[in-house]
Amino acid sequence: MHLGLGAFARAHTAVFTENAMLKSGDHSWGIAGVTQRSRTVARQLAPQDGLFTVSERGAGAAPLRVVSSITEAISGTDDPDAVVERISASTTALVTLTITEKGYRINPRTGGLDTTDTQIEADLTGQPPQTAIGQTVRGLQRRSARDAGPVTVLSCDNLPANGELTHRLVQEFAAALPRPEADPLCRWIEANVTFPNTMVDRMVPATTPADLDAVEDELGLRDEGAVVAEPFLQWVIEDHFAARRPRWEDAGAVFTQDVAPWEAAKLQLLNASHSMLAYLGMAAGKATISESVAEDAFLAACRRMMAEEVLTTISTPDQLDADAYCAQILSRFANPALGHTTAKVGSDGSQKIGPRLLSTVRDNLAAGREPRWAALAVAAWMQHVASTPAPQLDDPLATTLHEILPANRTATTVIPALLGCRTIFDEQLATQPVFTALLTHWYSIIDTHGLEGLRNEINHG
Ligand code: CS2
Repeated sequence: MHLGLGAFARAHTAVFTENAMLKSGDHSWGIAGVTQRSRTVARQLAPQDGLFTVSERGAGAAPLRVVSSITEAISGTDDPDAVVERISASTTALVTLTITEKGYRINPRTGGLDTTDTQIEADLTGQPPQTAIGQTVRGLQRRSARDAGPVTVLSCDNLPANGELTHRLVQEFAAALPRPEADPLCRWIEANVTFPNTMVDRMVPATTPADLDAVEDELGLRDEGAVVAEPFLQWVIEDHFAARRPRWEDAGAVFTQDVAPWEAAKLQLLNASHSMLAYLGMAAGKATISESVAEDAFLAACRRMMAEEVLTTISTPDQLDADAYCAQILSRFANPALGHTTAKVGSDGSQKIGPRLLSTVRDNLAAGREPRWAALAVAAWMQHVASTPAPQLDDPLATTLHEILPANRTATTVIPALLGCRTIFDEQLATQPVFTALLTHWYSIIDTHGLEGLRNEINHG
């Protein structure tokens, strides 16, 4: 079962699974994919029996490939019971998730499940579940009733300790059910389900109509479910499975006891720089990440954040050459054929700023250093929020953020207002004078001097 059948899942999880089957000769796997909010992908894939094309872009791109590991595409909105049913089937060994940060319904104050979320509340009442956590728990509940055996729930989203987080959210949902259901279910989950942590990596932009036309020209078939991706792909998985799994290691996945250092490197080096390039790029009118990283000042800001603020505070995996990893990230960003837009990477900033940038800010402050570059990225996000009208702001908190913003938007009014958003910044960080001063400094430069101001400040400051 896969929850969150977006472009990423098709270009990553489905490809790894097919490669594992091809390499290992164990062809017994198939993925039932579930779309969450939008039905589009289920509608696109169902008439083509789940088949879809991966079109790699950039140096080293493989020829077009049609992937066959998705055997079913279900709309979770239209058919939530089918989702519960598949999760509870004894033939299901894995529930994988790519539901994006906002799909988890986290209460940022507690780090646990947001039980005030209206859809979580509705799912708890016993109606057919619409949220991924609700669907997972209801599936596990039916599974326990049927005695269908152990299963692994594998989160593949860019969140720190994604497996532990999912475990907590699942247990909190189960515990919030009426007592007679909750107690046995929580015990069954503890005894039968594991939640390994993972680190996933592949840049997968949203497929455009032009991409579909290009695939059609080359393939000779119209594929509505085609996806575009960079050639690079990586998966690091904690080796803690409750049931059988595809031999993903045969497809190059790395199994380890400790994913945390991989995850920190990925989130705080790659995703943090990606977000920085997205917001700086949008401020400077750059449509794509490759155009943004082509701006020397922005490239320098990424390099300096990585070297001065991230590599000085995280411990990287022993097997990883950190300098080579950073250089590779920047060259992947520069891939001109990918067309990864700054708008897409910059979407859902309220969900991404925390996991990507704020530990770097905190760790540097704790070490007595100024988090100059991470603060630049946060300031650029703030400027993006303040300069984008609410209806155009692609963020689940768009309305909330605009409600707290003042009418007169300058550095000294916007920064305290946004720092007051407790779902993103805790009290301690929001009142930290060094951080506030850095944000004010960078925000003013972006807002009043634009690209020229940024160039001067980054190159000579
Ligand atoms: C990106 C990621 O959209 C975003 O926020 O930073 O999707 C990024 O492309 C992937 O994590 C790369 O593995």
